[in-house]
Amino acid sequence: RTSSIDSAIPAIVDWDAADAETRTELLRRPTQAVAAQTRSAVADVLDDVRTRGDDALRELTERFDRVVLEDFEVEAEEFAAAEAAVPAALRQAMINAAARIERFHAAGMTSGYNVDTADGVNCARIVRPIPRVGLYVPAGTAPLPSTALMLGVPSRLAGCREVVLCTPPRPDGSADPAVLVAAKLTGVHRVFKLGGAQAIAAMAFGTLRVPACDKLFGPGNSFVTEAKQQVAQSGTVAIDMPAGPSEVLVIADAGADAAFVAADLLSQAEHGPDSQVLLLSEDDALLEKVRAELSTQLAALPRAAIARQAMARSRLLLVDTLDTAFDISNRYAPEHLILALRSPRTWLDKVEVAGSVFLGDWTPEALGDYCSGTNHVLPTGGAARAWSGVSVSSFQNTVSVQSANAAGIRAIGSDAVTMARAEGLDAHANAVALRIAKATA
Ligand code: HSO
Ligand code: ZN
Repeated sequence: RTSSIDSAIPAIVDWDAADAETRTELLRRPTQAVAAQTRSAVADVLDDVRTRGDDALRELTERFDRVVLEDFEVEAEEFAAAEAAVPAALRQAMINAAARIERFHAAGMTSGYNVDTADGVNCARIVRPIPRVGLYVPAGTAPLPSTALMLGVPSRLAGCREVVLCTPPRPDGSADPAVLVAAKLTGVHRVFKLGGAQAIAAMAFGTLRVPACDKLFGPGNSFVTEAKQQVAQSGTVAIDMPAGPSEVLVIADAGADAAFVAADLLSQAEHGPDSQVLLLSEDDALLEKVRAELSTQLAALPRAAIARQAMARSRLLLVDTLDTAFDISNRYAPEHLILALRSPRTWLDKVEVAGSVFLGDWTPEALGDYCSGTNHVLPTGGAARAWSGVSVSSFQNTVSVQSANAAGIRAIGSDAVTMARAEGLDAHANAVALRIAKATA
């Protein structure tokens, strides 16, 4: 039976038998090192857009997207054409998804708070929308209208004053209609047909036609990702998170459905040749069944060529216990973690780090990718150790506010004076001491 399995499907590796070096290798993500060539090509594009604005955008769009555009902004007629072009069922599915995304994200919104820290001293935190935000929606091998929903809904809930979306033009100069419908549904204010590093440059620096944004969001290819990194370093604009290839780690027990598990692994693998796919189980028979399923299902996929490349670098690991599986998962810090276990919720305490968790046989990652309500813009490449997925707070700033009255100065002023003198900052001490004197007079 083994001989009939697609050669791209890796063999099962016994984690317990592996030495430390092998284990490190098994969990190593393909080097994310950006080619020096990519880095300098992106730097050139950023420079060009910064200095020549819309003229540079026109030339770069002609060079990279092979289309001549005088203006990049999507106008009313194109939105109307998109509405007509998108099948009613897709439109309805996006409306349903947007409603659930909104419901989930709205429930997690934080309001400010305030507290008296001393007699006559009140400290508060108020929440404000980031004024101008830029959303990037890729349209490479697969346009992702779902990403427009994942970014558009929370930006609207946050109340951002100007929400700009860039998506690459197609060869005929139009934008993907489903992306436009998704953008309209979520109340995005302006859409520009710009892709790649030039789109990021336009939103970061601003041109005559494209407004400069305070924070940029969204996934993209290696050029987009590198461009976001570079504009963030230049200090003028913030970005949502460091981004990389998408990834999933599945922990499955003997009772898991091999066909379901294989389908979940392949749904991640079809994203791109650099997608990361791991399966951990203590049951050898389940691992073998999944291998066979992977082989069969892979053969039938339209994107088999892409998925095969990802599967060739995937891992099927046999572990001694589920505890070991969770140790491995916490070490790897996956973007997506699927628990194909009998009582998945009882294991949730073991999860230290992960972007998004999917509990049980009936919760495929694809549900979260599209329509359960959670966000699919998540930390990759181990960033889940310290970063979280996009939420409404990603589109907000908090401002702290304090107010003291005379009683407050009397209550806490001497602490400030003492500390200011210790730091040798006499002007600080004076600013407080003057007030203490007047408040106690
Ligand atoms: N799994 C992707 C999101 C996505 N899947 C969009 C389908 N469309 C990264 O989380
Ligand atoms: Zn996906």
